[in-house]
Amino acid sequence: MNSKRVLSLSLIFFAWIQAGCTGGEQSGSQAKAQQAGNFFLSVNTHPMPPEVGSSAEVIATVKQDGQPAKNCRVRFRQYMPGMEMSSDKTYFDMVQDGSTGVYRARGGEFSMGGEWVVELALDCNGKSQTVKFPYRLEWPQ
Ligand SMILES: [Cu+2]
Repeated sequence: MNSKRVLSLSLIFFAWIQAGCTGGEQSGSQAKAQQAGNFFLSVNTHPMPPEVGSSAEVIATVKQDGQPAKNCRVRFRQYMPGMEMSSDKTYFDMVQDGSTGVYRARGGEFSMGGEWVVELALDCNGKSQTVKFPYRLEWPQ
């Protein structure tokens, strides 16, 4: 490949990353958002919605009193509310993108179709919240 082609490919890749991975309010109607106490959370997944048989990356934009919540421990777990599974209490620690209040981590496999909850646990400046985001996963055709 010549360098022009490499450059244009990397620009396309970068644009794709930008479009798909920013999470938060910018990513359109697919993000789910909730207020919890003085926190505001906007959550997206990759893929959106998650798919049966694979894991998903979860991206959370966290604000506290309207400001990006930079100094938080953010974790999530994923479980099916209708059934006990061995993975129910496995937490995934989310890593912040710089100091933006955007946190992300890849979770475990969504092993079945049906109702799932992605529950985020926030620990920010001495305040804690858990916030549940429901997802309905379709069995693959
Ligand atoms: Cu199940």
